[in-house]
Amino acid sequence: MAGTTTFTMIKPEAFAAGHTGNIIAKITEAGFHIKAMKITRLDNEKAGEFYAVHKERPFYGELVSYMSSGPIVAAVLEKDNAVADFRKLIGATDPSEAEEGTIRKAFAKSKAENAVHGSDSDENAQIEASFFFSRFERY
Ligand code: 3AN
Repeated sequence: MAGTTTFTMIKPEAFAAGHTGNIIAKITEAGFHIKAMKITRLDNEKAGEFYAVHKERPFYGELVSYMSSGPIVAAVLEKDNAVADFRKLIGATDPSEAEEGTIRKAFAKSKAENAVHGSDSDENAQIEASFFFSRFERY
């Protein structure tokens, strides 16, 4: 059975552009419950650790420096079928391929600066949520 937890980040460019409120509204309107949320900032080391799975990919260095370039919002979300439903809500990695109505279609600038992160599996959702929040910070 699909899990009920996913993890998201509002990325530096979307946070800096003031899209946080509108993005959170889309998330809650889609039926996700916010279980934890904070504004924080990754340093280079932490961003590298978070994205370690992409270490071999050509864009890894760019991704790490971008994700540590400014504040982000990290959040744990709950809903039935959370991972798949959230990825549908955010849309394709490349905003030019994202469907109308998705968060990336509305707010992403490019494949790298694509406004939001969404976990890609139930297992990674738990790992990512624990990366940012202790169990005392998740209600
Ligand atoms: P998604 O975030 O849709 O799961 P992944 O897992 O393929 O996409 O990539 C992780 C992150 O790496 C993306 N959110 C994006 O910020 C960045 N990224 C992916 N592809 C590229 C690329 N070709 N150039 C620059 N950054 C990329």
